[in-house]
Formats: sequence, C-alpha cells, structure tokens
Amino acid sequence: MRATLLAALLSAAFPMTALAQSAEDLKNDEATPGDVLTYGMGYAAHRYSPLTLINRDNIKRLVPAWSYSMADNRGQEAQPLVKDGVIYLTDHEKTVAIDALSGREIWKSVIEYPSDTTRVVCCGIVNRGAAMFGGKLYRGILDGNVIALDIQTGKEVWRTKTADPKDGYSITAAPLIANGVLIVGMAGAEFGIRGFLEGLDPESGKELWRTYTIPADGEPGSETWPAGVQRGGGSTWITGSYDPELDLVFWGTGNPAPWNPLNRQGDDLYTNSILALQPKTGKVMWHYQMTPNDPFDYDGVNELVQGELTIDGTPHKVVMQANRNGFLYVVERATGRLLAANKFVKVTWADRIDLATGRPVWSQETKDALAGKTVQVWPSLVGGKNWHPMSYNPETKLIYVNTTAFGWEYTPLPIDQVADLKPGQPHYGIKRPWTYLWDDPNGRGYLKAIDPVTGQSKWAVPFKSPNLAGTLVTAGGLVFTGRLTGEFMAVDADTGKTVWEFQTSAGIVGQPITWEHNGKQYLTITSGATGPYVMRAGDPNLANVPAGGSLWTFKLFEEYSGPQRAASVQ
Ligand SMILES: [Ca+2]
Ligand SMILES: [Ca+2]
Repeated sequence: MRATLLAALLSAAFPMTALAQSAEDLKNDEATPGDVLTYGMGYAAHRYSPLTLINRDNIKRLVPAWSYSMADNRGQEAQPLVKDGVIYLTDHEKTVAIDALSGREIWKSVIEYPSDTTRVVCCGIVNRGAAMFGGKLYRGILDGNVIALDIQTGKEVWRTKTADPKDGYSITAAPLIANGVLIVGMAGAEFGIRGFLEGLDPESGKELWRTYTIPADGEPGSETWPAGVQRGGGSTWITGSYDPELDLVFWGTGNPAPWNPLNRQGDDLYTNSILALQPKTGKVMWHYQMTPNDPFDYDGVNELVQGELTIDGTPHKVVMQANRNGFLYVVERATGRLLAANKFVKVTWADRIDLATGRPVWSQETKDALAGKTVQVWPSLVGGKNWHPMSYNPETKLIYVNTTAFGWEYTPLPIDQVADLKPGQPHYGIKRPWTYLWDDPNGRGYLKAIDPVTGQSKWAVPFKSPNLAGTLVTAGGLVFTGRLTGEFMAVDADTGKTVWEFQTSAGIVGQPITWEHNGKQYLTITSGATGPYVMRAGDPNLANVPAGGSLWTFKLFEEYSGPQRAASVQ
C-alpha cells in the first residue's frame, strides 16, 4: 500500500518537477533580465526592466548592433522573445530564431495558410508573438490553427485547429501559458464571430476547455441581448495577463457585432469586458464591463497590466486598462470591483464612469448614436489608445502610453441593413468611409506618463502622427517607443524629453524589449508598419514611409572587436 502510494507520488513528481522548473522561469521572468520569456515581459505585463546598464547618462552611445530582414511587407507587430542568446520572432507567415548577438538566422519555420483567409482580417495581416514553455514555442495562425514548434529546430510538433475563417475567426494574439495551460484568443468581432478563449494542453495540443464570451440561449448574460437576434462579437485578440497567487488570468473582450447598435439594445454581455478566469478550467470568476451596448467599436481587449496602488489611503492589488474608450480603469484583481476610472484623453461619449455602479454616464452623443443618428465623438474607433501595449514602472507607479488625439463622425445605417447578418460576413452597419476629426493636425497623438489613479499626465509629448507602438520602461530612467515614420526613440522617464532617436527602415508598430547578455544590455524592436490608421487615415506625414519588415537590435557603441582578415597592400 505504502509502496504503491510512493510509486504513484514519484511518477507524478518527475514530470511535475520538469515542468515546474519552466513554470517557475515564466513566473520570474520580470526579475530575470537575461531573458524575455513572456508576452508583456512578465506575467504582470509591466514591460518594465530592472536593467540600468543603459541609462540617461550613456544613452547617446546607443547604436544599431544588427538588423534582420523579415523579407515581408506586412506589419511587424510581434513582441520578440529571448532565451539563451537566441531571439524568437513571429509574423503572419513564419517563425524565426535569430542569434541575438550577431543577428544571423538559426532557423526559419514557414507557415502556409489559404489565401482567402485574409478576407476576415480587418486590420493588418499580422501576428503579435509566441509563447514559450517546456522546450516548445507556441503560436497562432490567421487561419485558426495553433501550432507548437520544437524550440531547437523550428520543426512542428503538433497542430490544433481551433476555429474557421469561414465563420469570421482569425488568430493574431500571442498565446499565454498559465498554470500549465496554453490559452489562445480569437479575432473577428468585425465578422460576427462568437468570441471565445480556449485552453490547450501544451504537450499534446488537446483542447482542455473553451469559454465563450458570448452566451448561448438561456446562459447567464443572454438576457442582456434582445431575444431572437444573432449574438456576436466579444473577440479576445490581445494577450491577457496572469496572477499566479490568485491563479487568475485577466483577459479583455472586444466589441459586440455588428458595430451598428440598433438591433441589439442592452448591455450585450460579455463584450467590452475584463474577464478573470481560472486557467485550469476556463471558469470565469468575475467580469467587469467597460462599455455596455457599445456602438463605437471601443473593443475592451487592451492589455491588462497589474500593479499595487494606494487609493484613498488603502493599498490594493489591481489590474489596469487604458481602454480604447478613453478611460483608464483600475479594477481590484481578486474581485473585479472598480476602484478608479478617469479620462486619459479627450472623451465625449460619456461624461464619467459612476464608481458605485461601474457604469458610464452616457453623453447626448451616445444616446443619439444608439437612436440611429449621426454623431461626432471622441475618441475615434482607433481609441484613446489602440492595441499597442503600455508599460508600467512598479517603482514610480506611472504608466507610459502612446495615446491618440482625434475623434470621428459616425452614422449608423438603417436597421434593415444590419438584420440577418451571418457569421463570416462584415459586421459594420455604419456609413463608410467615416470621417476622422482632427483637433490639431500637428498633435494627432501623445506619448504620456500617467498616474493610473487619477488619469492625470505627469508629462505629455505631442507627435505629428500618432505613435501606434508599444512602450518599454527601464530602471535606467528611460522610456522606449517607436514612431510610424520609423524612428526608434528614447525619452527621459521623468520629463518626457527626447534623449535618443534612430531612423529604422520603415514605420514602427512593434513592441520594444530589452535584455542582458554577458554584462551588456541590448534593445530589440521590429520595424514595418500596418494597421487601420496607416492604411486608411490618409495621414500626409506617412506618404513617404516605405514598407518592409525587419528586426533591429541596439547596444552601446564599442570599438570593433570582430574577426580580422589578412590584408595585403598592392
Ligand atoms: Ca526574464
Ligand atoms: Ca473591433
């Protein structure tokens, strides 16, 4: 009896130990700057590095170390991962492993997907990154497949089809490994999907659970939709964050479908919400909805950054979101209780968020839009901030975020034009093309340092074209980001003053990371822009910015120490 029990314990313990090592690495990612193993540079998604080797005093010596061509003209939105001196990067059609010091390719794993897949991709033919665990890399493909690759060779280990583009689905988000489960999100609210998150077994690719963000008939939340109409949307196209202590994954959901609200009066749960899920089961422990009955495509998918903030004298463990709708939400991690919600850009769709109920107080413009009238509202559908992730310094408790500064004119089409839409068809139902409303053509976006409790900016730097790239903050007192005109840049985290800039070969919509190797610090960012703003806003400032994806790595200047070749003078 005792021996049997011991044997059972041992057989369970050995694979557990092997996994635990790697799970522990993921948990410690933020504190180990020699590698970047997770999307968000740590489970809390801070995009903060404790490295100080590159700092305010020596940033002027930052120079490119190498550039690697992605040989593709689509957008490069992916966050690279770094482990043991190798960088792993994805785009829509391949995964590559690159020697982190030399920039030379180690392997390339090419992906093929049916060409009509892109019919259901609204906003750029992209991929935002991979997850890493137990000797494998995991990534989604636009056609709904999730694949695991051997990290040493790039060879495919398994492939699981999670959803079909004919029903409007695509995958662009990086997966998340939490408590040994691979969690995958879906895009496609513009094509009438029924959004979901799926948990897969990282070893086999087998489906463990699926949690729909849109309830079926009779399920909780279905009462928030009118009876008898097609319910859709609630995409999950930005990677969530994970709190290992609470064992909760936080994941944002997208807009209801169609955008036109005339046929779906009600809150339309669980669209535009934060969901807190148990990673082992997919069970939703709480939800908080930011934009009920959204007419404006204010997707609630943006990244969910964890922090510890003192509000009215009480410390709270929180999750924060700079929402497309222009409010910065601070929510208690354990319960989903709203603690703060302040405007961080110009907002006219709601006067404020009622902290007691958690609900927006709609402006007249939103009431008119919901009644089918043409309105002008701020922010535009691009959002006060689009998908590109912000960073948070847990020491200064400030967030660093690229914001936009424009509204739009919005006209819902008559109700008979949005009835009977089928999944896979476009689900807009508004007048297109719409008109953007520029307050200041020379300040279409700002890089801001914001106090998440008040929404107030410590500093704000205007840009002629908005920045649609992620930010990175370091203990070296620097914030890094990229511009649509191609400059990779650093500002002083205290003042916002530009301290360094380098022109890359195309516009930047990527996610900067930093890492350390043998006592030296490096910065890495993709170049190559796409997205609805780049493609459709008609920004004259971008007229002469070429396409062309590449990956850049920077280091402090040093004298040449590479190989010497025999030379002779003739
Ligand atoms: Ca690390
Ligand atoms: Ca959307």
